[in-house]
Amino acid sequence: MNLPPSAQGGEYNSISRWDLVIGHLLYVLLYTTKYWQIQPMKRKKKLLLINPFSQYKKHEMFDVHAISPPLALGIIAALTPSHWDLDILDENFEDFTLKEADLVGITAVTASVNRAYEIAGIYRKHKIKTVIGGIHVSMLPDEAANYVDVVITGEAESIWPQVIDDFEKNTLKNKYEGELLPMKDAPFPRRDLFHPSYTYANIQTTRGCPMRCDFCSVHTFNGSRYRQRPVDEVLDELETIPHDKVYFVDDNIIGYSKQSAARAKALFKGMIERGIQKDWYCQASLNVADDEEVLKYAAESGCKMILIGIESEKVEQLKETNKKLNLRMGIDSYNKVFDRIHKYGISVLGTMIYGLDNDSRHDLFDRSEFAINSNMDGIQATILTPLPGTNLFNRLEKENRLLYNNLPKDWEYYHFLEVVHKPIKMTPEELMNAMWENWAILYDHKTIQKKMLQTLKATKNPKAAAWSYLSNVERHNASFGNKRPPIDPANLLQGIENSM
Ligand code: B12
Ligand code: SF4
Repeated sequence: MNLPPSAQGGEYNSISRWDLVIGHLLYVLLYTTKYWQIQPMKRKKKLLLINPFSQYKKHEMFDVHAISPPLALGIIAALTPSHWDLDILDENFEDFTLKEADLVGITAVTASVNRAYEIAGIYRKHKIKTVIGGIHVSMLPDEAANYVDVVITGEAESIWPQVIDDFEKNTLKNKYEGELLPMKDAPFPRRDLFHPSYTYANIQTTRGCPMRCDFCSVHTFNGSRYRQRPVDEVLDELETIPHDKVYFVDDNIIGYSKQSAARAKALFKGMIERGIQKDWYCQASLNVADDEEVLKYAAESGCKMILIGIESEKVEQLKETNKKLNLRMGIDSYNKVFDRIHKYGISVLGTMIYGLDNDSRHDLFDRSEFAINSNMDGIQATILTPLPGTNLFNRLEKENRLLYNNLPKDWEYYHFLEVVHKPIKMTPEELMNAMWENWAILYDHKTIQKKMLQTLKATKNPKAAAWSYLSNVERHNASFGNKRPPIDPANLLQGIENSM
């Protein structure tokens, strides 16, 4: 039969030999060069980071001043190698949808941990590995291990690269423990991944606290050594922040020593020198006014409000909270400190605790009277809440005084606006009812308006007055939840204008 050469196999055979040689060479080339190893054809692994919201905060969803970007997730993103795809699902703004992921990382505080466990459960059902970190699970890693594949205790910086490496090698462990590293060369959080609706940015410049307040676990979690980031690194990070409002989330931005106060001053001076123009807010202790230069440079660099842990105006109650600095400086120092801060055009947001062991019903009203008549501007009045890892929790548990002890489910009540323990001098119901009455007094429309005018007069700074005013409005709305119509800050302001 006279078949064409190709069909006979002659030509076909000769091309095939060349094909084999070239094919073989290509194969050797591609498999032995780096080019092949970074072939873009391979899909990048995806890390999905989740910021769960506490169910009790649902009504706060519309108050963008009451929520803060998930700094921890921004840091974890910054620590993740670039060959990973990253995404943040932030329940402050987005409804939960099951997003594609190879690994899911969740952050949580006590008030949001139930939601975190719930989300972990959803991903685990889909055979996607889940990892959790943050202060709550660091205090209770065994609890978290029941709901999440991997529990990371402590700070992420020292351990996250290892977690990722283990995941890639398929050798992921169930538990990891982060160390407390010095804060030099801290990664800048990936703020580009945060939801664009946040009205302000946050930044952390120090960690750790040498104090041992009874109700707090920060010293247990971040250590009792006050660790500080180098000023230049903080300034470099501030320069990358596009927002004009910043919240310094440090527990105490000036610390407790002359050296740390000098460092804070250097930071504020550096902001002025570099022309970093931000309106900012921070947390500190009563000693913030010891050195007036600190206040001067804070004000010049844009400080508008300082949160100070006042907690109580009575000595016995302060003793029980182990609030040593307040006891040392004395309750008579409070107004002097507030006045000194006002002199520099900065307002004061004071935190007050209700339901301490020494509190009778009468004491609760005294506390509100003090807060209203004192020179503090914003008032944050919350109910004593025993959080895991605190001395308070251990004590109340031992004394069988935890009201909600179906844990972890009941953690959802531990958000400072609900009575979760048995007080000594009244019943839990009496305390809760007294709280409604006290919140009604503290956040009465007229009281908020009056405070705003007082702050304006004392600080001569409309922005400082606006910040503490907004904080009082936010506290009204948060405390009453959906039990009272929320205050619209603009309407209430209009009321002030009309009365003038
Ligand atoms: C800013 C702040 C807020 C902001 C935003 C908080 C947020 N994003 O969740 C606002 C003002 C909204 C807020 C509200 C509340 N807060 Co708050 N807040 C803080 C503050 C001052 C700083 C938090 C912060 O950004 N730190 C910096 C980041 C980098 O640290 P981090 O979150 O701890 O993350 C590190 C590690 O924990 C770990 N990590 C964290 N998550 C993850 C996840 C993974 C996967 C991994 C691997 C690691 C990891 O690695 C991170 C880097 O090292 C802290 C005090 C503090 N020292 O932390 C209190 C603190 C977190 N708040 C506290 C409380 C009680 C509340 C409220 C209940 C108060 C209230 N009355 O409403 C609410 C609850 C809010 C909620 N989410 O439900 C407590 C929580 C204690 C606890 N056991 O839960 C703290 C510790 C204060 C205290 N003195 O006790 N808060
Ligand atoms: S409440 Fe503030 S001062 Fe007291 S231990 Fe906690 S972080 Fe330190």
